[in-house]
Amino acid sequence: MASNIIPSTVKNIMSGEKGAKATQLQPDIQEPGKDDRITTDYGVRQSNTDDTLKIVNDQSTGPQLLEDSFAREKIHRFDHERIPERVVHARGAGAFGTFKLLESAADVTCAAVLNDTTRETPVFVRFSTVQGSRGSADTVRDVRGFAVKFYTQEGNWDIVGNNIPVFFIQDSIKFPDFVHAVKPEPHNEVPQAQSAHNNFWDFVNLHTEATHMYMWAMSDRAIPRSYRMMQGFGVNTFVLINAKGERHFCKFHWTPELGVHSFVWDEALKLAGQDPDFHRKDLNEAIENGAYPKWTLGIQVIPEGQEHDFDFDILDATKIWPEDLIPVRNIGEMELNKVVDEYFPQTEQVAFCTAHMVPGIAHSNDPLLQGRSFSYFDTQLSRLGINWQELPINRPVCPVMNFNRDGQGRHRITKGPINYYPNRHGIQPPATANEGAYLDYPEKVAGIKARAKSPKFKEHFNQAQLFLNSLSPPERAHITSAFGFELDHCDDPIVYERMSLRLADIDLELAQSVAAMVGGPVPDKASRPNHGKKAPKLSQTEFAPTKPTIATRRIAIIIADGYDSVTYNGVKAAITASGALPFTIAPRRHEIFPAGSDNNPGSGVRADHHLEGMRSTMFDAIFVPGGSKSIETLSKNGRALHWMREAFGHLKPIGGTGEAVELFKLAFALPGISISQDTSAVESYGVVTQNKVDSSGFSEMVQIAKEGANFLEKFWFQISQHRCWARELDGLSSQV
Ligand code: HDD
Repeated sequence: MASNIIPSTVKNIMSGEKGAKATQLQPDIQEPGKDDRITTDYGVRQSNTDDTLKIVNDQSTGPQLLEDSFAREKIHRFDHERIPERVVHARGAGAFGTFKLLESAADVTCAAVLNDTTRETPVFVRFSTVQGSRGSADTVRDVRGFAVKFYTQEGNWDIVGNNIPVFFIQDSIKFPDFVHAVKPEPHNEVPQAQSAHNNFWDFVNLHTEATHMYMWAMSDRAIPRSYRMMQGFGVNTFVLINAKGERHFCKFHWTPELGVHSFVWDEALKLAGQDPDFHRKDLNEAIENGAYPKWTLGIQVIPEGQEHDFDFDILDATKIWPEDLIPVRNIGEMELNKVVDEYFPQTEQVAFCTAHMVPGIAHSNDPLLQGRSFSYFDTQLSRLGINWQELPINRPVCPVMNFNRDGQGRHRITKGPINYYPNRHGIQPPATANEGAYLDYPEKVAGIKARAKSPKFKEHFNQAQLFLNSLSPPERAHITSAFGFELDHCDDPIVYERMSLRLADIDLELAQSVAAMVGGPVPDKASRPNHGKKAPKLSQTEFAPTKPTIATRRIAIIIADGYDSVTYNGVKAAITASGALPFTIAPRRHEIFPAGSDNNPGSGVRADHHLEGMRSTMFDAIFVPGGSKSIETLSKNGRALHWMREAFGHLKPIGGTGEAVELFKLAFALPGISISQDTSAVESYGVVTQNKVDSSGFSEMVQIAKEGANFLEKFWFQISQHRCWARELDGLSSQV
């Protein structure tokens, strides 16, 4: 058949990406266009992909033909699209970025990535939930994975961490038990992505080394507002080795530029249904808007010789290293600046491994870490096959030269007759230290062979108390309610009764409040006294950005026909100028007409969403401009009132001008809240209003100041604080 079709062009995307990893990925990236033609997997162009090859005549359609390899290939490829999902951390979202060293750590490690401040190291980061399957919701109560792959010039280095600095178990041999217990129960596969069930609480009650970790998991850390607003931790204890051959023990910390913020629980629960993709969309939205998320990389180091100076074992992953004892030294910065091109080959096929370490970084004897380094290699075999490190997303940017050969899915072609070492040609010998070889630290080890651990591992409650004591009053209250929720979902009395008593090992007041809520026996005395100590940097409130900001916050502007367009336009422009995102929400997703416009087409603004299509849960703050007709309409709209009340209940900043004050009075008719009618801006429990509008200057950058002179300064300040906790502490939020 003569072809007049334009030749197929599969283009490499050469622009819009930078860095060594991006360059390396380019040959593997296609961007299909209109000039391309559909082909089979063996490259032959197809003329019809809608009809199978069959016998037809004028009256009837006959059987399909076995020779139709086009149809068979299409269905066959579809049948095999899925690979086993990760046994844990199945649901995730990834992005590319860069790591830059701010200060050399050459005094403690010879790792070039932590020595050379002139380098930019490409990274890929995958955030995840732990318990749920790949299709589960983002906002469930769970630990979040925070896995970073550094494509260094010396090979890949992976920090496979979490957003919580400790773990449930001390020895990797317990991991299958722990994961079985937290995952859906085997008889009915219920519940999905939740720890609120008998087996989890049964396991952690009997397995007291989990105590510290479940305190974190019941805290706000387990319901982050955004991946961009959580800390990351390597969790395990690693070893750093410097050029002199000296050894330091090390913990890694990632601290987000935007501060550490969380949802309130009711909001997280609702979002799980209303927008199960909230976190992955949030990550992409920020990067696509150029608001690149950033974290600093910090290290805590303990020189060899001082490892026994603490009342906890520094190799125990259920313990933090308190920052007043071992300060964090911030040495680098990571920025995520590119979304993935295609989810499956990148975010799904990325494969991390704790054993991926570069010279200067090494394993400690942390018994969790040692087992992990077996598990990650092993799991990639069943997910991706033996050549998983050849997949583009996993490939190092430096040369990979060895005699590992063949296996399913082998891509690389290595020329020449030699596939072994030593060989008569001296091909590919091992490297020397000067050539950058990975050298093992000659650690002296003595002891008896036993299935046991050292004595300090056996203390399980001190740091659980330390964590609780260090929280702010709202954070503490949230932990109590979280236990209340979780244990209420356990229907086996053995479980919630034992757990109610167990909490008295941590804190009597906590145990009594929870027991009363969940129907457990209320303990009358603490099973062990609370030592009363606190440690810095355990509360999220200690991570406020150095300069208050509203950057990347999603702000809903609610209007109806007859809205005050001057204020609307001014505030909207000011939101954008401050790096936040305005979304116009109205009763319909069409043009909404301003006051005095006579509904002339083109005089108004098209709403981004309608009040039924979105929910207040998807936004950080709400602004309502005045306009008597608009406010009259919104006051009669049950959904609009629900938006206000729900946002109020979720402690969100709410701003309004002009007649919006009337709407707020209707929505928040609560004893404690006063919304002033006077002409100056007023503030009450995070509700900021200005009755008489002077919108001059609304489109300029706004100074964020609580005591600021104008409406925007005060409203912006409330947004920068994330939530109005006083509303909750004074019991107002629960009244709406
Ligand atoms: Fe793990 C995945 C983090 C203990 C075995 N783990 C996985 C991921 C993260 C963590 C972030 C997802 C990586 C990705 O995005 O692909 N895991 C941790 C942390 C731990 C931890 C911080 C405690 C310090 N893990 C742990 C133990 C074992 C595993 C003790 C086994 C003995 N983890 C796995 C795994 C996974 C995994 C089964 C599933 C998918 C994968 O590895 O690639 O091998």
